[in-house]
Amino acid sequence: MFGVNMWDYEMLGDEIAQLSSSCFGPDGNYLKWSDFKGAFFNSTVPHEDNFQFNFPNKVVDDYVRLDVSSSASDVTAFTVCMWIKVGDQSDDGTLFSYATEDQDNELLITDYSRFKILIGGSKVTLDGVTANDDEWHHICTTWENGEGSWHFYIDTELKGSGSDFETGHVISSGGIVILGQDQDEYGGGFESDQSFNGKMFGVNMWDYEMSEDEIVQLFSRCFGPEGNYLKWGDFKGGEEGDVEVEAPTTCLPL
Ligand SMILES: [Ca+2]
Ligand SMILES: [Ca+2]
Repeated sequence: MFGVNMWDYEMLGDEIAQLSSSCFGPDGNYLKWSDFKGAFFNSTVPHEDNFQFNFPNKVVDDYVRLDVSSSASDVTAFTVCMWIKVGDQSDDGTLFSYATEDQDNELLITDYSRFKILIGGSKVTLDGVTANDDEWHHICTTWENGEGSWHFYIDTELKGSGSDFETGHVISSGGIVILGQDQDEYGGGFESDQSFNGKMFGVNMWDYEMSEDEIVQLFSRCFGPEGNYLKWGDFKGGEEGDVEVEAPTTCLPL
């Protein structure tokens, strides 16, 4: 839904024709579209999305798989956000692994003891950036291929950014998302020291680069808007091994 407006007078056909000629017409003088923005974030939560995954062990058998349709659009920019609660102090725990048949590290967000982001097989490492203190944290990664610019946020704080990271690269659809393991081959090739051990909630992916302001808004609620490319509810039913579905989520905005 977009562009809800209300005026306190009756419009004539000509005026309505003018409104329909542009997505961004005049604002309503009684209620205007931007008034709805805050209310949107307070909207009630669909019950079926109010769950979290618990990965109780650091083993290769436990993961969540989601296949991305090859009819989905290819990705020239993205925002991936999620909430995690991890007390595991060991290295290389993997949050999000997207592999295509050509590249196992097509999009990888890994290592809550020293974050690493891989796109198209290239890597950036964020020394000293951790999220394994057994509290909930909101993890967001953005990238766009025009300048190759990327940003990494924890709880809305910018922890790393740069440019010229896989400039011009296109992430093709039709691959496999694995939560909780690093794919070293298409849909498999897991290593137990790279397994996720903790709780995960609200994984969403958008096919555009969000601004810091948008990420601040996401962080204000555990249940923000859903990803337009991959949404949290899509992951339900993809769990393997001893991954537990816990409901409701214990996510708490900090
Ligand atoms: Ca690996
Ligand atoms: Ca890999």
